[in-house]
Amino acid sequence: MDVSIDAVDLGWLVQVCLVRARAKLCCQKGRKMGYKCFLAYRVYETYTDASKKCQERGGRMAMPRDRKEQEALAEYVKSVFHGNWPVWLGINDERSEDLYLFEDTTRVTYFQWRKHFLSSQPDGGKRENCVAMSSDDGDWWDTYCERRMYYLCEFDV
Ligand SMILES: [Ca+2]
Repeated sequence: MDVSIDAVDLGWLVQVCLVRARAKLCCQKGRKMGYKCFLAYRVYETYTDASKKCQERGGRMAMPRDRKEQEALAEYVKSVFHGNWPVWLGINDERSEDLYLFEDTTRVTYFQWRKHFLSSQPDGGKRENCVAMSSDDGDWWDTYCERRMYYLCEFDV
């Protein structure tokens, strides 16, 4: 490819790579974990819009399914967003309070809620149904879905 990687949209590049089966190139900017590539977007979106953007790029919102994926994602997010920023994950309990589902409607079984004597998450009840990762420590917070923040997509590689 003649185009510089920095100059093209990474989501699009991932799709091109899928066709070409060049998985290594596909995740050059993101973080490869098994067969998925996590990619952070430094644009503020609501949960719903972030979900749409990920799908438009041929992926989905990030779904850390176990401790290994959570740790890889947390480390990546920390390296991308310096300081303490909330970043959307593809997890919500909109359908049924306290029943957390990924974007593909499978149940979340590994959780990384922030547990601290000052603020123990989740604490928003029915007002806060979407889940964000904190960029400094990778902990999860429930928050209201209309909030606009950075977000994470994942792509199959
Ligand atoms: Ca809730």
